[in-house]
Amino acid sequence: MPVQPVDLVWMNGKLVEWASATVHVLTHALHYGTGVFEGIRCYETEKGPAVFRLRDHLMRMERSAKIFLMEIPYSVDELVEATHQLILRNRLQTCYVRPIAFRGFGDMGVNPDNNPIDVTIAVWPWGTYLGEDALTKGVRMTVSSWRRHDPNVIPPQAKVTGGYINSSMAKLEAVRGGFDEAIMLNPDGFVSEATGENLFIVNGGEIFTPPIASGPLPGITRGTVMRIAADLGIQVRERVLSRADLYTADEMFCTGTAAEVTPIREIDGRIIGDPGPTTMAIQHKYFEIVKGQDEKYADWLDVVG
Ligand code: PPE
Repeated sequence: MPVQPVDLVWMNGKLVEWASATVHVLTHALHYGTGVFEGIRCYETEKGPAVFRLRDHLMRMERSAKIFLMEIPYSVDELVEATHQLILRNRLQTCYVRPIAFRGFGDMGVNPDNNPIDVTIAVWPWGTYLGEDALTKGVRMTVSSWRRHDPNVIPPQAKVTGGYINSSMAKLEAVRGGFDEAIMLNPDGFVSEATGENLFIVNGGEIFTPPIASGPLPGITRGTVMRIAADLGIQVRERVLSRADLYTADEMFCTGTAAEVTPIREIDGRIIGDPGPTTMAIQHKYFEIVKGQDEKYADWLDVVG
């Protein structure tokens, strides 16, 4: 997905020109994957640009950092403020927000302890993640031959840069095989998530999603959708799912900041069907919420300015 350049990037407390937002080739994270990051979206609302669940994302980044014994040298409040300033100074209404804290240039070698922790935030306009028609028509997925990490190899609940080699391999395999996205099974062979989204199925009027113990990232959108479903009176259960559960679902969708709520219409040649009513009801409510059109969820909006 191409990135449309904007004017400024936030780097270690300063706003710098887009083209100057660069790092040294010996940046530790470039060699060893030692960074933690977030993906956040800002939507246009009547009250101005509003970042969806900004604090929840930044708190997850802190938890990811804690797992890797990394102390981010800025507080959540400081990063909230930096995000606001960056969106305002770039004069954006709608954008994607990418904060990252990573081990920078200093020592070489696997031990990161003497390397500085650099923190940057970039924003840019970003369209539909899984393709033009994904949100209305649904996408085609395949179960990857690559497994999701064992929790004792790379903790899947940490959003760590190095972990994404796993997602990238699965994504490449899927896209080169003619699919939109890959589903990954955990080391026990049960469904964990897609390469950048959580998964949900609808069966007999109920919604099911794999529990965190099955190895998905604890998605912010996953949590949002669980709350939306509950408020719409639809039961959501966390349940261990096998690939056959996916093949036989009445409806299926994936969730993520980038992918939002995207219907899934086919997996490995098994037709799930056109986007179903439950999926579309949830998607509709999700867009109302992020665009500030439902006051009940106003607490989730971080209005900039
Ligand atoms: N699983 C994975 C592996 C993942 O990367 C994401 C976010 C999710 C689940 C959903 O999490 P949440 O955004 O909190 O609902 N993936 C981000 C990055 C995508 C990318 O290509 O980079 C995102 O959606 O922003």
